[in-house]
Amino acid sequence: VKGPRSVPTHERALEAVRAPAADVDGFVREFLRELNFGQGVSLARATVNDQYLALARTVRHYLMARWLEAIAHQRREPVKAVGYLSAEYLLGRQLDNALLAADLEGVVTDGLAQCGLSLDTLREQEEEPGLGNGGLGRLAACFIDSLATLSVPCIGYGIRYEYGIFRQTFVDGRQVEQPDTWLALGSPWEFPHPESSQPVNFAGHTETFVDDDGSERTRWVPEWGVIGVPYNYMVPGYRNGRVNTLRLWSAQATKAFDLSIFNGGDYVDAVRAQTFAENISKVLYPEDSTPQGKELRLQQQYFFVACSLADFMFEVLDKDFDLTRLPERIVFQLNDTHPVIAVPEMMRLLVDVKKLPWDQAWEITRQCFNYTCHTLLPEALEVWPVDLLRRLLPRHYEIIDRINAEFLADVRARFPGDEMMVRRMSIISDYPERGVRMAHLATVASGRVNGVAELHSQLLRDKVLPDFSRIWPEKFTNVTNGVTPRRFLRHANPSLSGLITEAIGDGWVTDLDKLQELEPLAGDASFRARFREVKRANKSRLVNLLRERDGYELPVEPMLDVMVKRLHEYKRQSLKLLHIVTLYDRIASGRVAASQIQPRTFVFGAKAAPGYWMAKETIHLINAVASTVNSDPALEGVLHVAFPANYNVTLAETLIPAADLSEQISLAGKEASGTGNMKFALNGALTIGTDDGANVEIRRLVGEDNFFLFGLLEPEVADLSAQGYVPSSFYESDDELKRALDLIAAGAFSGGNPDTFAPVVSNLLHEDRFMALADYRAYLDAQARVDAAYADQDAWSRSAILNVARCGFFSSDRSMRDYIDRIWHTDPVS
Ligand code: Z57
Repeated sequence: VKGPRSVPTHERALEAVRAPAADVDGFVREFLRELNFGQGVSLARATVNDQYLALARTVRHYLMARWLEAIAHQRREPVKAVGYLSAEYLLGRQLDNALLAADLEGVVTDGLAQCGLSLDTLREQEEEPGLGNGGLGRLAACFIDSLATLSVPCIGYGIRYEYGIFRQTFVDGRQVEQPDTWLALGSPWEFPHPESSQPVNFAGHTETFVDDDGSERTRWVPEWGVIGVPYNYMVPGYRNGRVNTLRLWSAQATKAFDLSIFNGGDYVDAVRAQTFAENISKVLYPEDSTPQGKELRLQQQYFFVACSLADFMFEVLDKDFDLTRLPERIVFQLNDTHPVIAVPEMMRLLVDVKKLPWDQAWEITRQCFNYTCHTLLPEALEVWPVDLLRRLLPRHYEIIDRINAEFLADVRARFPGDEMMVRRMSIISDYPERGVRMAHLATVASGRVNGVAELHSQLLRDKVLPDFSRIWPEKFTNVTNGVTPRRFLRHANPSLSGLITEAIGDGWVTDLDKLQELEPLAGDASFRARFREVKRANKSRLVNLLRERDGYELPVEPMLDVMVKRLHEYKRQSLKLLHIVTLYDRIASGRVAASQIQPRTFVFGAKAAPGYWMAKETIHLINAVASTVNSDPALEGVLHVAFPANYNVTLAETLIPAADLSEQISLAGKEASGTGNMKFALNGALTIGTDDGANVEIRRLVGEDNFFLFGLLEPEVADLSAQGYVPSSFYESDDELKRALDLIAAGAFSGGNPDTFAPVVSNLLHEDRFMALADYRAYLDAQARVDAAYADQDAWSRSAILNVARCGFFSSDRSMRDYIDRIWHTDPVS
């Protein structure tokens, strides 16, 4: 596959890739050239898709010289890079991001107008790459954006899923999943590099043999293999001339595989069998925080990690690079446990392939990895059955077994006689079945282990990995998550961005702490009025989008109360529903007059994992409540519930800037961080939230007067759990709660059918793992405080402006500086 690489002089290389002129004429010339020569159509005959593809390729040209320079620099200079290993990147649309980074929006708008085209139409043509489920994948996308903007060399490694997160539709209020065919109309942002493919093996057995030097060694005799083809994506920094790389791997059948099956004789079966290999990168698993333990998933994990390590160690670095110096050139960040199989893979490369002594290889490996944990839910911690792992990756299992044996010997030496501790800490568990605890493996192998918000890191130390934090206290650290201000403020909220820039200049885009300079303006009545105008404009932008996208007709006036995130019991969409049902009941029963209610529009956005039954029932219930509330004439202009299907990054970009109220109502101690919470606060929504995840830090920074706190604290949750939580006791003792649940149970939202939502009601009444009923009254009280506060629009705007001014900390640029200072110790390049 690999043709020779030409090696021109450095100057010649740059000359060859000079960018087109960044003025209107230069752009139009390049755009028409792309349309004619790239797409093969004339402007007169071009479809919108032709126009979009040509535009995307034209924009790429402006970034190309910098990208090639960054790649050359990586190979040329002995700098240390970050290798971000993540099974998910929830990127969102690329065109606007690239235009923003390259400062081309003005030129492109004018140039397209000269061609009789509009940028607004073309940007709508892009299918967002949804190669992630939710927070974890979106965080990875924010981090690589920030690293590029900080000029820190980083290669993001992941999987090029042919189908990203499913497209959600509703049929009779129930979620129905459609495949996400994001590649169907062409994908102009990717660059396939088949010449840099990597072989990846699976299964088979291991053998010991005596090497030439007389030493006993092990080799892996695999049974089958695939090829990983890399697809590169540009990751442009914000107007700094830096372009990093995101390298996503796609699985292909090998030639050898083809031959062996074709020789079997049945040509048609053989061609069909090829798709077996290609299945590995076919589809993103749609479970968020609940791993499925499927063999194909483990294949995906090993597939991308094996490709990535080999790529960095043998392609980016020279084949003969002195690997004892590897930690000077790379630091791999393990984004949750999904890529942790990289640890035994690196040991295999160093020991079996490069023939380093085990101890030396372990020393190198330990310096190359760090691990971020993103959860507190025990069911989210991956444990691979030993039988499965050993069958699929026999050599890796042996290596894990030896790492574990040496680790446990160490534990026994430190705590003689404490076999309970040894059992608790073992990488390999015995119960309920023999399994490899990937979080333990990651912790043993990593230099640093971090949680994603202060509270989460504390609970990680105290509750998830307490034994590990006792023996290695210095290993544990916190890095609070962040979000990129480019996409989630500058791009998503141009009106607010304009207002901010007018007030304090545009330095905030790369130095978000500058937002502090807005603080005095919170006291300025005319600024507050302009801030309200911006919010209003953003609401009408949302109303227009939902009209076009979903045929919804939303009112612009009411408070906009938004809960958007994956559907999960711990996030408690059901608590939000109990609030809405109670408001509905108060009016329907005549206890409260409609005129006494602060008008509100509730917006939900949430995908449920297709196999998560309770989550899907909850979606059905949200839609049922929405249709009842929205069709009740008594509630018109008072309460409205909207649940647009298929919440994704693109919808978030219009929804978040329009919100007045941000719902962050997980049970305390369950949401590791949250990042939606940060996006809302940064865009001037006030938060109603529990003392959970990064809410704690948001509240501390924006001030308790500008945040609606409610609910049990984490230690209270632990106490209540220990006492034995009885949800029905809350039902019995709170009349409004009882009425709300009874209404649902009686079929008030299911055409009188009591069976429809019986499981949801029964789950809340008898299980309620996440204590929605315990927090119900506190939540309703907090919502009453929200109503009262919203009635004073001037005071509300003051709080909202203070939220914006005080949220600079939540820039992912700051998160990246923290990783650099506490974990990676990498330098920016000039
Ligand atoms: C995921 O999106 C998160 C954690 C996981 O273990 C998996 Br799997 C997927 C989320 C957390 O739930 C959020 O609280 C957090 O903000 C986000 O990861 C980024 O750290």
